[in-house]
Amino acid sequence: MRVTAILSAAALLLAAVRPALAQTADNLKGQSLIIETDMGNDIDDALALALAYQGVKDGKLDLMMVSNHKKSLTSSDFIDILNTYYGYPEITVAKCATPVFNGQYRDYTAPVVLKDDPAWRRSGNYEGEYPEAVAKYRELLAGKPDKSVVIVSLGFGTTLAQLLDSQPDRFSSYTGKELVKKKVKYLSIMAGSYGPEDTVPVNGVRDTMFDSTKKRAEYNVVNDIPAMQKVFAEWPGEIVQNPFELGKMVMYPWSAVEKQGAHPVFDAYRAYRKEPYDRPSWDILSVAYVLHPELFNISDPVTVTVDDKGFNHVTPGGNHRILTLTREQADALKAYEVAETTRGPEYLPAWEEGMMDIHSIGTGQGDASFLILPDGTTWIIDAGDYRIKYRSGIKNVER
Ligand SMILES: [Ca+2]
Repeated sequence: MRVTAILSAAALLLAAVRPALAQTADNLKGQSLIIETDMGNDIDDALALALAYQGVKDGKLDLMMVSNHKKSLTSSDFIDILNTYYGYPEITVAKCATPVFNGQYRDYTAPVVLKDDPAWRRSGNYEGEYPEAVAKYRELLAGKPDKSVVIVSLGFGTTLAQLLDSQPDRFSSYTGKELVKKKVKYLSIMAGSYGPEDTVPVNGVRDTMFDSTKKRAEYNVVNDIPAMQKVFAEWPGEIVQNPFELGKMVMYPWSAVEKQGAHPVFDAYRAYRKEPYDRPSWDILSVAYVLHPELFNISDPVTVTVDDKGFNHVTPGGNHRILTLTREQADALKAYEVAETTRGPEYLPAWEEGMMDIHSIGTGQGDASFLILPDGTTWIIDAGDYRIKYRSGIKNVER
């Protein structure tokens, strides 16, 4: 490497600047999206976010907020780390005022957050305090055009029920229901379960829905039954329901995880359960539907209700639709999920004469810069102390 500290201002001014890889104009941001999650209870929430970030990268999604109702010391920090890791530290992280605790499984967010990997940074936007979710929903929805926002629900109904009950505030003169009716395009929700006794019409044909032997009171419903009852009974717009049985048809494979190196999503996967294991892609499918609705079958309009024990019931006609899958569609979705969630970073094209590259390098303590000037001169600035006792410095830069 040829290193020089001599740089003329003219060389900088004459240097051609490369176009940015990411599209930034508002009209190229894609579908406005808010994700509601119980991050930390099951690993599919993390994979669902991994899929959503690829949608953001492709300009298909504008992920405005991830709202978290998991009661955990680390799950909101984990979301903030993921936003930052994927290059979107500006995505809002909000927290439910009454988060719900469920300790059934290991909270995989803790080992990732506590690992304190210098490459897995926080955004720095929150001093341990995240904004309250309902107020943030109201603020963000109020600022958007009518019928423009899709909400994806990957957990319990807790926050969304509070949003429906919310009253006019400084952000909007509408009640929560009025605001949702005006601003939200539809709710894509992972919740509920159906058995062989349930049928729904698809294209006017009465169709047995699922290859399922047992209808269950599904996890996202039973952890807050009154909230989910309210969401299905009072949501003033279309709901697209992705029931339990679909995720079981699309098993996210361990073979995709084991090839991955250090990565906050896949380290979380490895921390969640004893490897090797495949896991149903329940929550991933509700994000996949927003990006690629053509990969699913969807029922004719129905009405879904939730009883006091947490079981779903369905009657024809209404404002809800239920997703179904054939075996072939499930296999196609599995291939799609794996390809998207394991997509690597997109590298800059190789330097060419006349171009100037400016690379900012995270060293764990401050940033170093590496420049390739238009004439090929390379220059590294502020790379720290190379002595072994320091964590930062050349040793880390070369890693
Ligand atoms: Ca979830």
